Amino acid sequence: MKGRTLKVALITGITGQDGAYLADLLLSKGYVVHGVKRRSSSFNTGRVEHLYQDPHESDVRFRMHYGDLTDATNLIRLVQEVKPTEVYNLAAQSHVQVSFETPEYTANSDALGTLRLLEAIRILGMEKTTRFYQASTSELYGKVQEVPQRETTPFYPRSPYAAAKLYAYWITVNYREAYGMHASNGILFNHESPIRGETFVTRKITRAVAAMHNGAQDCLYLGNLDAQRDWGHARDYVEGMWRMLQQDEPGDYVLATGEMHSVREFVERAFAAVGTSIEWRGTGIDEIGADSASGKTIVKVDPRYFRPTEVEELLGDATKARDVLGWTHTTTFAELVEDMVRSDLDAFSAAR
Ligand code: NDP
Ligand code: GDR
Repeated sequence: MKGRTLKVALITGITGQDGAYLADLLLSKGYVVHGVKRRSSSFNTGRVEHLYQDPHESDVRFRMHYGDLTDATNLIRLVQEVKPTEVYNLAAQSHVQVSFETPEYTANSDALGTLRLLEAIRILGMEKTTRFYQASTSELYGKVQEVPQRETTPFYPRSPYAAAKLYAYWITVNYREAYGMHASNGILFNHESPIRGETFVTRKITRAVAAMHNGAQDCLYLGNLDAQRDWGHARDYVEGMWRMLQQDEPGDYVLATGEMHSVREFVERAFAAVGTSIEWRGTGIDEIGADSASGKTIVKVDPRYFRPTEVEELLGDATKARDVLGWTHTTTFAELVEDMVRSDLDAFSAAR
């Protein structure tokens, strides 16, 4: 590394979907990567297991540290120890429906957690040397004011999660303006992958398709089938995060595919990947999806998955990211669904 500045990244949320893809990307670019993981009574590092390096070896470029966004002293110590040149704040209670059950915790980790991390950098006098990425979200647009949504579209959060992320968005902008920090918000639309959390709708569907194809599940219960999302692949989106921090100037960027599909369409495509076609019958809470070959009900609406306030549709315009960052998505909706179904089928076979 002689003659070059060593890039050191600190990633919060390393054990999540995006943390794993981002760690892969940064290691491939020669970074030293430090990840923050939470203490858990069960194994929670499965997504980054392949990156593990024995800390006793020399030239270790991947390390994990215990920490939590609700613990300010821990964050200060970690930033002091690691001295990151780039911080990616990906940690969050990231499930929208769960945020209605745990609103205070969600605010503590997602809103105040972001503040704690920014403050850790500032307290240590690193605000001019450490670049900061905040995992902002299309959920900020919530009750949509403009279609498609871009960086200038007004926000209207519709959940405790989105309200907490709204604070995190603005405190990131404020630290940029108040202290001259290179702090950027990535306003990312939904992005999925074979390692997406199992309770998000896409992965819930692809896992169910694999299980049903193998005779291990009878029916898939879902909430709002009409909700529409702009779904991309996580691998593409972490590339965008990295590009934001390589710019001379910080800024806020939408990352999206510019295509919108309904949950119902995702279900149709996922079942089609295993040769099952669906016939929809009924409406609202009485809607069912039947296997058009056997007539058997394979999808049912369960109001338990409805949200007190729903985000009906999201469609992003990533023109700024394309023009400034040279970023664009590379995986199509059809490829994404196939990738996820294939992976869940493989996992199912391997477990048998
Ligand atoms: P995941 O839910 O897969 O991962 C979240 C990560 O945060 C996990 O590593 C989790 O740890 C960790 N975490 C949760 N609470 C805390 C806490 N209090 N302290 C420390 N770590 C914590 O999310 P994704 O990877 O999908 O998303 C990454 C970020 O991007 C999140 O902030 C999310 O809100 C945001 N986002 C995601 C989008 C998407 O479509 N995926 C779109 C837009 C924004 P553990 O594994 O122990 O639970
Ligand atoms: P979202 O993702 O809320 O957009 O947040 P999720 O996959 O949970 O929901 C997408 C849409 O599908 C509808 N839906 C269901 N959702 C779940 N989870 N389970 C179901 O059974 C079900 N049936 C229908 C939902 O109502 C919703 O409309 C994700 C998270 O990754 C956030 O962290 C991130 O900020 C946003 O994407 C962008």
